[in-house]
Amino acid sequence: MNTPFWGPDFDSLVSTDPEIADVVLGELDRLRGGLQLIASENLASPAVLAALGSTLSNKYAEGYPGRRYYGGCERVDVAEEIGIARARELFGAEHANLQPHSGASANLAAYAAFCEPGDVVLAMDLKQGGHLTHGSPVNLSGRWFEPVAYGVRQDTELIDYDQVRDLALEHRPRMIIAGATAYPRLIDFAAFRAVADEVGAILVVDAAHFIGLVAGKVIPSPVPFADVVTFTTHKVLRGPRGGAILCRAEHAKAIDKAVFPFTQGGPLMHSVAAKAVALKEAATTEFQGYATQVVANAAALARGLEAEGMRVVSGGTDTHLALLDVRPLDVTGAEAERRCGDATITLNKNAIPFDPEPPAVGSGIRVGSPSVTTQGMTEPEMAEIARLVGRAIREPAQAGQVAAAVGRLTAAHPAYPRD
Ligand code: DSN
Repeated sequence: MNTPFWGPDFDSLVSTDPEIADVVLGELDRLRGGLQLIASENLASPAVLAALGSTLSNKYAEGYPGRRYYGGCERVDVAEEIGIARARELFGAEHANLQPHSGASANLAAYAAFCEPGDVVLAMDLKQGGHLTHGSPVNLSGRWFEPVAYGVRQDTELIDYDQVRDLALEHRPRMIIAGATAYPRLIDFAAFRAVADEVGAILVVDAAHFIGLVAGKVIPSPVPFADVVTFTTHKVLRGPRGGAILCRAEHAKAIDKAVFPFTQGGPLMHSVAAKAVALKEAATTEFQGYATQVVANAAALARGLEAEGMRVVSGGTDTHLALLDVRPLDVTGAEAERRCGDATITLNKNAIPFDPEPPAVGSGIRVGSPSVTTQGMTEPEMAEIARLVGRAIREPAQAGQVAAAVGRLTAAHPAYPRD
C-alpha cells in the first residue's frame, strides 16, 4: 500500500543531526545485541512507534475530546475517543483517562483528586517493593502527604495483610495504594477493598507493572475492586512510554480535572494515539498468548536462577518478574548488575525485603520476561538465560564468552528483526 505518511524519516535525522542519529542507531543495536531483562521494559511494536513518531506531536489539545482550548483538534479528538473506548472495553472500566504523561503523573493525579496536603496515605514501603510515588520522603508524595508504610512478612515475603488492616485502623488513611514495582506475587485486591471500606478510604491500585497481564487475562483484574487504577502503558502492555487511569464513573470528573488542568497542561497527542494502538493490540488473542508466555517465562527464569544458587524472594513468581537474593553467590545486587551488564545482559539491582544494604547497592536483582517474550523466547531459552546470568555473576572473567552466547540467542530471536 502506498501510504501517504509523513512519518519517521530516518535519513532526515541522519543528515540534520548525525550525533543524535548515532545515539538512536546505537540504542537499536544495544536492544538487538543483548538481553533485556528489566521487568518494567518492553519492545513496542512498529505500529506503536509509527504513531509516536507522527505529526500528532505538533498539536496542542488542552482539555478533552469535544471540549478543547484550541481549534484544529477534530482529528486528535478521534484518536483520544478511540483510545478511551478501547481502554474501557478491554478493562471493563467505567471511565478512562489516557492523558497522564507517565505512571508518576497518573499517581500524582490520584493524589490530587482525593487528598489535601497532610492527608494520610497508606502504601507499600519502597524498600519492600513499593514505588517512589507511594510516599518516599524524596518524592512529593512523601513530602506533601503523611505516608504510612506497610510491607511484607519476614517469614513469607508476602504482603502482610494483617499489618495493612492494623495500620489502616490506627491511622485512618484518606487513601490506600495497592501495587508495587518489585513484588512478584498476586495482590489480594479484595483484601485491600475490605480494609478501605472498613476505614472509609479511597482504594487506588497502581497496576503499572502488571496491567498488561490483566489485559492478557492471565491474572485477576483490580478494576472491580478499586476506586481508581493507575498504570503505565509501556511495561507488559507494550505500548508507548506513558501513563493512564481507569476509575469508577463517580470519580471521573475528579480524575479528569486532576490530570488537566490541575497537574498537567497539553496532552501528548502522539502518545495518546500510540496508547490507542497498543490497547488495540492488547485486545487480541495473540496478546493473550503473549501474556500467558510472559508468566510462564518468568517462572522458568526464577527456577533457573534458583538452580544457579540464587534465592527466589517469596519462593516464586505469579507475574512477569522475579526478585532474587544474590548473597548466596557472594555478591551485592549492584555488583551482579555490573557483571551481567559486562556480558550484555541488562537487569537491575534491587533491594530485597529487610535488605541490610543501602538501596544503591542492594542484595538482590530483579528480572523480568516481557522483552525476551516479545522476541519469541520460551522456557528453553529462559533456562539458557538463567545459566548465562549465573555464569556472568560467578565468572566475571568469562563475560566475553557469555556475551557470545547471548549473541547466539538474540540472533535466533532478534529484537526488531531486520525483515
Ligand atoms: N521505574 C519503574 C520500574 O522499573 O519498576 C517503576 O517506575
